Amino acid sequence: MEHEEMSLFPGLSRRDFLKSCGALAGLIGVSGPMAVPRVAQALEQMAKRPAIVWSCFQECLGCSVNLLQSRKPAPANLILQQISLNYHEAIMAPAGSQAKKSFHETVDSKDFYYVVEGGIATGIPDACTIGGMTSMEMCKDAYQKAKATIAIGTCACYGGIQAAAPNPSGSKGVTDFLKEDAGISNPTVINSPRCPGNADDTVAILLYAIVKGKLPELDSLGRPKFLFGQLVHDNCERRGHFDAGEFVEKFGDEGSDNGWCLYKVGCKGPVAYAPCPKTRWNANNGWPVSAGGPCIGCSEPDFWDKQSPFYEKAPGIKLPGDITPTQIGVGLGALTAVGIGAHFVGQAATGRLFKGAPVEGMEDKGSEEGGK
Ligand code: FSX
Ligand code: SF4
Ligand code: F3S
Repeated sequence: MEHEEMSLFPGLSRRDFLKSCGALAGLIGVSGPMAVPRVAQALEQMAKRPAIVWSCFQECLGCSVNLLQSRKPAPANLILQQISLNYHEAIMAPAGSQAKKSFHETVDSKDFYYVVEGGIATGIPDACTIGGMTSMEMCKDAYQKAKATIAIGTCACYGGIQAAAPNPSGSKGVTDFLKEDAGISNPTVINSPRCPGNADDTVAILLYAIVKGKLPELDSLGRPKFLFGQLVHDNCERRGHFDAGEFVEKFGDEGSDNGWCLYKVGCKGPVAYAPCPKTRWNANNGWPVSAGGPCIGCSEPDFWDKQSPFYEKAPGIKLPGDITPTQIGVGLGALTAVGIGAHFVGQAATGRLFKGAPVEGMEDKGSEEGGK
């Protein structure tokens, strides 16, 4: 029956459930006639609701809002119904000692996944203190006991806006904190950046592991390649205008009205590795460029410092008219990559994700210090 209700996903019709599975299959690169049944089966067979501890450190809460506002049949909505969110500082019902109890009981069980939203205050540890524990203490303790750790949003991945110069609180992403301040030499953290973090990205990462039985290959910045392996520019709906040399020269001009390329008014799509044209915002309805604003490169480390001024051209990008005769025939995609050489992300693998689990294309670089 088309609108049969599924007991596992209350309120979700079979059609919407399969639609979400189809979207997820596309995201994680599962194709063919069995793609949707495979994803559906994986979701339906998640027998035990995995426990999640979710820390909110130095951030704006946008990452949580994005997750909580995901709507049916958005992929994130499926996972929301399948997890046990044991601890989330912003939305959990218990407060005070009861909240602390939930944190310690779940963390000490060692049977949970750890999600971090926000940067770690390493310069002024007391600046981020929750229930008497600093972000440094909480993050180290939970990381060491978690089955896996995911950093959601650019703040948790690389420090984000708090880390903008002069970074008074010493904000760092989880990986840098663990390496530089917690004495853990080879931390295994999967980074899901963007500002805010996108819930569908996070769900796709979890589903990739469940459906494929292994964890995704990461780029040199800890981001899954299957999601963050392409430039925003590669999938942008305005790319045809870039290739045709049709640019917005200033906001509100004729080019703006025509939906032309935003490169000349600051778009950093040619240097930002992110899936924004595919996993969008507001129930998958839009993303910065579709709304008429340039990409500000929020998926990249230190973007507040390195990608600004936000409304000025990114340097070093070859425009179509700049192509030299020797480059003709190589292909525009390749030429663009040459033009952004300084930003081209190395594809070297950096470590393991989930403890004990191999990661595609990654070598085990040794054990961590610090009690793991
Ligand atoms: Fe950071 Fe999340 Fe930016 Fe905000 O909470 S990634 S400030 S828009 O959303 O942590
Ligand atoms: Fe799209 Fe920006 Fe690239 Fe233009 S420069 S095609 S607006 S990503
Ligand atoms: Fe960020 Fe650019 Fe995407 S600003 S959300 S990486 S379009």
